[in-house]
Amino acid sequence: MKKVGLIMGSNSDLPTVQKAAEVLDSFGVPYEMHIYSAHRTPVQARDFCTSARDRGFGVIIAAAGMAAHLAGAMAAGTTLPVIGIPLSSAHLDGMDALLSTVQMPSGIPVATVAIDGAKNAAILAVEILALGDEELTEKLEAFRAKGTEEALEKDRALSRSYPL
Ligand code: RP5
Repeated sequence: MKKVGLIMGSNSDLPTVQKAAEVLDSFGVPYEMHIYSAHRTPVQARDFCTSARDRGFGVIIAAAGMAAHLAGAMAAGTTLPVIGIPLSSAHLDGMDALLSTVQMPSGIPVATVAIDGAKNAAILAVEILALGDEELTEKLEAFRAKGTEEALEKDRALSRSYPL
């Protein structure tokens, strides 16, 4: 199976990015995690994305806060799909990262999830890898069915608390 590259701009991003790792673990999808920054370690970030396809990666997830150019910088160096997670920080509530991640120039897309949307980023990465993997598709369908059942159980619990 192809790997996911799970890249974050700083170790301070780990508590949020960890949630994406947990989702990938639950699907048995292999990944490599790294701290590379578009601004602090641009050479290493560039080396990672330009070699990713040859190194067996199928998708890159890039998470960063503030002037978050990491996902865009990754997308510039590969034709693999890149998913961006804009991260919230002390100022501007993550709007800075959201706009820097989502507003890519035409021709270099970044599939941007919600601010701090690490879980959805990982699910989207699994969906991309599942395009060529029947077993992974079945796991996704089971995951979705479980989510539906959990939501329905909440409705049943609500009805028990507020009977008609
Ligand atoms: C971004 O700057 C990182 O992705 C992080 O979200 C933010 C702050 O980094 P630290 O100062 O905590 O290392 O590049």
